[in-house]
Amino acid sequence: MAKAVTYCRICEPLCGLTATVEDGVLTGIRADREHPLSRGFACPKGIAMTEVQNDPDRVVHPLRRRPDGGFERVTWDEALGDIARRLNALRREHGGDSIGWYFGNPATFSYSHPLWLNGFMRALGSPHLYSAGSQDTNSRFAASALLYGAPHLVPLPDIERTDFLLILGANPLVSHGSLVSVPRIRERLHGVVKRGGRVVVGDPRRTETARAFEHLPIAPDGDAWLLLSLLNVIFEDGLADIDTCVRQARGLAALRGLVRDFPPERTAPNSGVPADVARSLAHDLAKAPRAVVYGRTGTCLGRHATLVAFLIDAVNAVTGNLDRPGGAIFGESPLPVDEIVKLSGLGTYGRTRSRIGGFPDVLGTFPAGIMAREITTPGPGRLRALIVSAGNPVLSVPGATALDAALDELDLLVCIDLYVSETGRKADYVLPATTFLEREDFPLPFLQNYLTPYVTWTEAVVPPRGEARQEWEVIDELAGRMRLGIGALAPQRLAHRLGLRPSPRAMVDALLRASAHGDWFGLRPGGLSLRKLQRNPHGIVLGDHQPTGRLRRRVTHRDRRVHLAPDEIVTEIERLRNAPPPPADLPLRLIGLREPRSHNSWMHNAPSLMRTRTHAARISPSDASRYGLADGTLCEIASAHGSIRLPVLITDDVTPGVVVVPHGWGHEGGGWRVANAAGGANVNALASPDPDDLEKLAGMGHLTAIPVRVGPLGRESNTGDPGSPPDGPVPDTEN
Ligand SMILES: Nc1nc2c(c(=O)[nH]1)N[C@H]1C(S)=C(S)[C@@H](COP(=O)(O)OP(=O)(O)OC[C@H]3O[C@@H](n4cnc5c(=O)[nH]c(N)nc54)[C@H](O)[C@@H]3O)O[C@H]1N2
Ligand SMILES: Nc1nc2c(c(=O)[nH]1)N[C@H]1C(S)=C(S)[C@@H](COP(=O)(O)OP(=O)(O)OC[C@H]3O[C@@H](n4cnc5c(=O)[nH]c(N)nc54)[C@H](O)[C@@H]3O)O[C@H]1N2
Ligand code: SF4
Ligand SMILES: [Mo]
Repeated sequence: MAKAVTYCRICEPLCGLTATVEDGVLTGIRADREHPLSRGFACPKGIAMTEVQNDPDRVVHPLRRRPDGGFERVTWDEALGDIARRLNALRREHGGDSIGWYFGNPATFSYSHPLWLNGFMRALGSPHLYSAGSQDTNSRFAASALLYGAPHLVPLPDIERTDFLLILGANPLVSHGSLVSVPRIRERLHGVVKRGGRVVVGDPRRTETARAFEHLPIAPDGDAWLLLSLLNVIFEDGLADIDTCVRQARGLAALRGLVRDFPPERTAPNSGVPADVARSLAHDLAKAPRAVVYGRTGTCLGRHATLVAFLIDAVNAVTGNLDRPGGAIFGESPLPVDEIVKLSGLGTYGRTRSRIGGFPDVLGTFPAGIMAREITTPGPGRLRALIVSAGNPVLSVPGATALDAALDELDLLVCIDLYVSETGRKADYVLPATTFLEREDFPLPFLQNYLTPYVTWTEAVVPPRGEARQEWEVIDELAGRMRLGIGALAPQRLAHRLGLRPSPRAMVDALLRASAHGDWFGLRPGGLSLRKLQRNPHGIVLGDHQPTGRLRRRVTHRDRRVHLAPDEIVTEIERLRNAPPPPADLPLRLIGLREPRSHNSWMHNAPSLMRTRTHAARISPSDASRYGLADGTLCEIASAHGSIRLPVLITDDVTPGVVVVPHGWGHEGGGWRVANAAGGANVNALASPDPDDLEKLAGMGHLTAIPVRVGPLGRESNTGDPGSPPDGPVPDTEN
């Protein structure tokens, strides 16, 4: 029996884990007590990775779809040979821009996968790159591009040193924190209160986090209105930190003019926050010695998501809390990320526009919400082949039904995944990926998000099951077979330029050694290198806090200032003001919910997580009686775009006028039997498939505050028994 130290790559705290391995098989996972930040914490999802790792439903050999819809095992050589041939035929006939790639959330947790797929797409010369980002963070990146010139410059809430934390649209007690990596975030949040500070949680639902701290009920999609009113009060009541702001930013007077029309009395009907509450919130925020506003997915999935992200930073800037301890700070990676982003040309916003909808690219990606139309709309640049890696867009993007149908029109669909998902079910090939426990890794994109600067490296803890391969290896081989030319891949170009062997491991070693913390290839003994990280398996803490006071150096606008009133935002405020009211026959607003024992769509096949879980629509007692709904009965939820049926769960945690439905359910994948048996419905069938309904500045899916109506259906429940897999027919996957 061997024990291996590693770290979890399901969500952003990246908790330390220890794995027990017997004869090359994982037998258990525990929290790593010696991890300096997570100190023996891991959640049920991390522990349940043992079940994913050993899942009999996992895909462990390449699979090819048969005409009858079942899958048959093929060799890697057959699969990649045929895929390369078909992609090259498309390239010859229609050009490289007939081929696209969607990468999902787990891709970001691998250091090598995103780099290699970006290189592949560039070598193809295709703009069809899509990701989970347009359902998640792209509004944040777009706002950073407007404010700082650099989309990857994302401020962190300095929870450890703040006196006042306003959280909008995040539930860190369940999500464990996002766009900030803080292991044991619950304790850190309680730490604010213990120091005498406050944590206020603006959310339409009294969430786990709202219950633990102060709840500020807010209307779905009310954030832009609330933030505009906070800025209005801060300016009008003379609470702005003008000196700091003038030093850091330009456009202050213009911003002041922009918010003049938004006193809390006027915004209250849209924000759902009474004027006196908004006024005192503005005063408390501005007068707190150190304060910060932090927003996450609830603020990213509405109709004005980029505007909201922008306004969050504007409040932080105007109160003098940008780039200062206890405020919104800009983390630094031990690697020269700013330079890497610049060199690799990855840090773009609006450099290109999408064929459908004319959306600006965000970090080289277009909104996933347009994929269906890109597939079905004839003309040059039509999307004809799609590779999906570590994603399940059929359950995760807006207009899921339209996408599901559009996938049938593709000439070729390839999924690289652990399972045959709802998306994989439609694929011509499903290629087996390694789990994170089967690959070496480095938290490359998260290093600048750690509040406590930290770095770590892990080796794989078990060999790949069956014939599973790491994504970068698959991409490398596919590129080779397509004769895309090895040096054409961006990371490899970069590696070549640095005089290195182009493997991700060698790249990280070189970057580490050449970094400010590095060993400079021996010139600075004790500095960082891969070897040093390998000798410190619990990782290395690099300091107490992220540095502050360096914003000027990191902003990439030519004037090195934060831009507080760019034209795009002026237009967006106008659009907000003129937004038509939702249809009167859809009086309720649908929002989402994340559950502790779930992770988007992909941990629904782990029996230990599913034992007690069913999918339900949460609704307030007053709406339940108004619409004739009894607890546990089936209701129909209808939007302008579709309808779903779910059991009702009545709870006074939900603000009247709001319906809450978790996403990631409604499984009918080819392979995951526990998930398929769990029942539930795909909530994104209610979201609009129309590109006109995507948010304008980042193409964010409109996935919160969806106008809906609800009505009763009857007494029966549509949930299965999630505890045991059924013995019924399962498509042949010959694992
Ligand atoms: N209505 C609504 N919709 C939402 C959201 C919401 O809040 N509300 N949230 C959005 C957000 S924030 C996100 S991030 C997206 C997620 O959307 P996606 O990323 O499209 O989907 P996931 O459900 O995360 O599915 C991940 C897939 O990757 C596979 N997988 C897991 N690990 C690996 C790996 O290491 N390698 C490979 N190759 N495959 C792997 C899993 O089996 C699964 O099939 O959903 C978005 N959709
Ligand atoms: N257990 C678990 N953890 C996860 C995940 C998971 O699926 N399960 N997913 C991971 C991923 S991919 C991500 S991106 C992060 C997300 O991390 P968070 O954003 O912290 O997660 P959510 O629970 O979706 O929090 C969003 C909150 O926004 C609220 N909300 C909805 N609409 C609005 C609105 O218009 N305004 C405001 N102010 N609030 C609104 C919702 O009620 C919800 O409480 O979580 C990660 N962690
Ligand atoms: S909170 Fe859970 S899922 Fe997230 S990194 Fe930690 S153990 Fe993994
Ligand atoms: Mo996400």
